[in-house]
Amino acid sequence: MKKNIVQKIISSHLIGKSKLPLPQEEVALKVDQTLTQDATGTLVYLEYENIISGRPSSLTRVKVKIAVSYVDHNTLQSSYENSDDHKYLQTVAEKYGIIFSPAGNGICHQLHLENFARPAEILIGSDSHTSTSSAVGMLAIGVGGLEVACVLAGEPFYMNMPKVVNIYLTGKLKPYVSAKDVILYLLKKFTVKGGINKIFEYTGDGIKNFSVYDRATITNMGTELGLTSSIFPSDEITKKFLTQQKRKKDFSVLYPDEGCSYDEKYEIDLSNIEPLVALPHSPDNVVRVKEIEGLKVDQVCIGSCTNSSLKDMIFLCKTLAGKKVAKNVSVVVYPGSRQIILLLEKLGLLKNLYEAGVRVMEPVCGACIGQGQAPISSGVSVRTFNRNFEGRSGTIDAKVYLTSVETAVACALYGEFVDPRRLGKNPIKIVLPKKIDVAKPNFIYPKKTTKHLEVFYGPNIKPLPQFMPLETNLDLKIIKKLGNNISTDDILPAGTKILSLRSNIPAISEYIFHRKFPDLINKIKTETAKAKNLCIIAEENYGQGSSREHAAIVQRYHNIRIVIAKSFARIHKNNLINFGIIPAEFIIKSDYDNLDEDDELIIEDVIKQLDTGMLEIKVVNKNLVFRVEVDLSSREKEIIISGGKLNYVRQKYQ
Ligand code: MIC
Ligand code: SF4
Repeated sequence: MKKNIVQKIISSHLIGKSKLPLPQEEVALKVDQTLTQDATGTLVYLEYENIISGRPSSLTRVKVKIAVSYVDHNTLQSSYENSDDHKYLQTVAEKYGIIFSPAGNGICHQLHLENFARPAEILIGSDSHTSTSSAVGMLAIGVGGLEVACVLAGEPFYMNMPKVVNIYLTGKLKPYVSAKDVILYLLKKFTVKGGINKIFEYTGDGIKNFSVYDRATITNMGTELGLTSSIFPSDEITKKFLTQQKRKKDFSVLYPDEGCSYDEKYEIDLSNIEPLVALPHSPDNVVRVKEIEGLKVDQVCIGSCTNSSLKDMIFLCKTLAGKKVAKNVSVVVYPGSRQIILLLEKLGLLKNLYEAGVRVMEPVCGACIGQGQAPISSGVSVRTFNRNFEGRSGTIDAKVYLTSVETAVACALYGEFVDPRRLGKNPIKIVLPKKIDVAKPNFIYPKKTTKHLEVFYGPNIKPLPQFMPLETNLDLKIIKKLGNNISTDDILPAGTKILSLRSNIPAISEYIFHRKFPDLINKIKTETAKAKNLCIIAEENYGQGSSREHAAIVQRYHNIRIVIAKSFARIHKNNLINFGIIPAEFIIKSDYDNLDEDDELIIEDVIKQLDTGMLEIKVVNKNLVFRVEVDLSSREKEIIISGGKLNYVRQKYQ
């Protein structure tokens, strides 16, 4: 059988099956590599320790070829919490055989791409933008933390087989149009829910002009389309990149077979794409930069795992040479890794940033996750990042616009939105160094014997909450009726204060829906004090955005037992299941309109009904009955019945 790239990787990693799965069929896969970052990582390793707690110490080492724990998110150590968590991460990594990347090395996805990503392998990571590494022909997938913990403990990785969509690129990008504009173009075309349960596989002559850095911008932001992953072939360009990173031995060729089939196919002519911008407050709210020319800009932030590569930084430094940023704009840059900073220094380019009046920050997530650089009140912030959800920047009324580095530099120089083609007739020519000849990142590799090592637990680390198995009947109250595209940033915001509580579920649970509905917590507490179970209803794409499983845990912590939505984002649906919350979908979409906050619901014989894939729900106060679909594999059903995946997996090992 002729196979596309995704099918090739899946079929070489299948467990307990040899036939390729059909779309939506559950598959069990062998994983080669995992990654975590600090904001999700503490919980991953607490879960891991919980799962392996009964094992003899000789069997506690992680069960993947490469596991890396990065620190790049919670890097503002304004109190002891983040520092303690980082110490926990370092010691737990040493103990169980995980490579540790301390703060300052760089942003996890940039580092993983440069140092570990390998064609034809599978990577899962507890961060939604893990797909960045798919730029080198690796199948890299962002997942909830518990999925990573289970894989580290030796479990297969389960996923529903996505549809494989071929994005066939032809033609060549025009000057000042870059990979970021390509992904913004796709977001305009497909929207933030257009990619759910799909993988985009990029082919066509058009990709020959994309470096791995360009490809990584596209695979990174495929997450905003809702995709499971996005992937490029592994070709001569990949070889050049791996050689440059001194990893030629990691290269292997990976192309789709000629004449292979895809579930869907789209052809896109790159020469039709213009410089684009995503307007507030959604990455798919895309227009041409030309349409908003003249809009005054207060802040420009360049960096994040989308646009902080060596190529982006060289472009930035060269374009700014001998120039000054506009007086009305605060310009901040976060290079992707320390190695990139060293290279810029070596190439004599770093000074251009300082001389132009740019603030050069550590290579971390920083402003992207609301760790500093909140814009001024009602400010206009132009960011090369991947998300512009309301309030994510830390200033509730700020307006965040997402652009390419080219457009962001133009805005920085002019102090207002301008089409980047105003920077000159021909963009600066970027010559990437043949070899990266600067100090290697400061990875800390685990030792062989670790029995004597002690894990450090600071006072911020609280035990994981225990959740009870599912009851036979559920009495529920609708605590909130929500709209479309509710993000995990809406459910549980980030930002310095809340992020520091990621290892303390009781404390972080106080912040459920904090930014959008600050008073909701009081209502929730009043209801749960009456031992009420709660329900949330929502429209399409509930839980889009980040992979943070905390967003699911805090719902379960407050007795939210079922979420009924018109549709779910992939990772959040999985996280809900992992923590024992039923993700149900309206069968008749107008049933949503008949429901209101405070309605009282009853679901009888839940466990029995789950077997049918449907639930009948009575609305007690309205004398109404409606049905919802609960699309779960038998394994997922067991997880919900057990009260979550930790209970389920522990039972397995007892
Ligand atoms: C994000 O970009 O929202 C994050 C912070 O990287 C999250 C992970 C988290 O919340 O810790 C993600 O994208 O998964
Ligand atoms: Fe970090 Fe932002 Fe990338 Fe998330 S999207 S990993 S916060 S840089």
